[in-house]
Amino acid sequence: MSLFEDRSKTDWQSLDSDHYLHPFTDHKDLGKKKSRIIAKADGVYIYDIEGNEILDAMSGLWCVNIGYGRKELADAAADQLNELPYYNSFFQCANPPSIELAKTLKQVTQSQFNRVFYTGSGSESIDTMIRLVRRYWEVQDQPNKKTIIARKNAYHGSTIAGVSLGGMNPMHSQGGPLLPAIEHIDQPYWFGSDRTLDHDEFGLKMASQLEEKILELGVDNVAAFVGEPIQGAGGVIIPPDTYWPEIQRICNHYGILMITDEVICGFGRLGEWFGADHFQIKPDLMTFAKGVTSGYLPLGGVMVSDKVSDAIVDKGGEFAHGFTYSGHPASCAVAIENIRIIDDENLISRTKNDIGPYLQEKWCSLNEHPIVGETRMVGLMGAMELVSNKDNYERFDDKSSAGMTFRDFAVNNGLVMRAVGDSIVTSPPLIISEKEVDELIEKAWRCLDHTQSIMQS
Ligand code: PXG
Repeated sequence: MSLFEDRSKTDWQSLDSDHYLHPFTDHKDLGKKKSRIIAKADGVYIYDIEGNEILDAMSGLWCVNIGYGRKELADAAADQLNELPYYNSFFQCANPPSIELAKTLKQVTQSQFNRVFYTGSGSESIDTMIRLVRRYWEVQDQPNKKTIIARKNAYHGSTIAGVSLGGMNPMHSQGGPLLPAIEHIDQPYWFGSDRTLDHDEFGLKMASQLEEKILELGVDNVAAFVGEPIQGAGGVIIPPDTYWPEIQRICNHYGILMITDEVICGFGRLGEWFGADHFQIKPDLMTFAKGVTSGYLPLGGVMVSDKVSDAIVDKGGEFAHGFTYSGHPASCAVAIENIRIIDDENLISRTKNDIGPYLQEKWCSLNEHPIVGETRMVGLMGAMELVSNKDNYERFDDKSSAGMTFRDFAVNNGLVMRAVGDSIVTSPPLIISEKEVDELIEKAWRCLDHTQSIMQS
């Protein structure tokens, strides 16, 4: 039985533009260009309504870590929906999959994490994290410690708290006022700097902005620092090796909480379970979503360290926070199965030692192209910078048209990658094969050729 009619592509497109408001979309533009209707997917490939095959080198939106078409996950959802489709976690209730998943998450996270708070998305995880941070300092009798320091160009979601904590100017300029008590420091973006410092010095310099900001605000007013281990939507900004250890030192020294937003980096993307493991840092809280279910069903959460959860449990009474879908049984069942597959198929060590290095080497070879100024990648998450002059890294005049030219040509020629200005980012499923990596690179090279011919004509 089909839930919807068998319509033509143009029917789908006109219904779509008449009735459906899309995220991050200029609808006047969409009305003219029409949307791409994706109807099926398998492995690393998505298929549009006409059956065109497209290699999805973005894992959907950085989330389909184990690839498409995994029957095990569909079965886990169906079984759970038949057994118990929904029950809430309020008022002293729980359900077996949510408890089982909490135990599983404890096993795959660092030893300070013994408890999880469930949400339905990354943005809700960010809101929850902010409420946990504030509550922690309240029960510590330091209610003035409210300010959270984040980074410019960070992405922490689309709720008003997520937008405020994120550092994206185009988002800040719509729908304010933003949440108070949030401050932003620069991102550790070496390629975007004047490149006079070496990477290590640059990392230390960027981290020192945290210390300066704490001193400027007064340590008694500062609650926490939050950052994506590697900024994703901001353009895969890989910090120098010196950066995170220095951030950790500063947070420890001033006694403020350190939070990693693992919504993209978590669940194997960097060749470790979490970004904090890759950078060998010890956060007090970690927000997650996306890869926890490989995107098959919505689920997010916050891993809460003993330091924070003990304080809130022992001294806090009721934590007045929660969502209808906190601990949704079907989402949790899918997450358990997803984590089992990541583990059983050794997808993390494969990303670290095998397919990750394979893609990294080929990705680096794109650096030989005349319009590429830098390539960078950790695990299976990378970026390349498009430039008009390879010798002095000069950008193209019109800031993002090279990126858009690349991206549009790519998708019309069977490859999905995202353009962040003139950075091209990639984040393919962890199950990608060597042959598929070769296809990705060969297509990317053709996109570079095309972009060069358009931009330099
Ligand atoms: N934190 C981080 C680090 C994210 O990347 C969120 C929070 C919010 O998650 P939800 O589930 O509320 O969307 C994200 C989401 C892009 C793109 O185009 C990135 C995200 C979402 C949509 C688009 O790069 N990241």
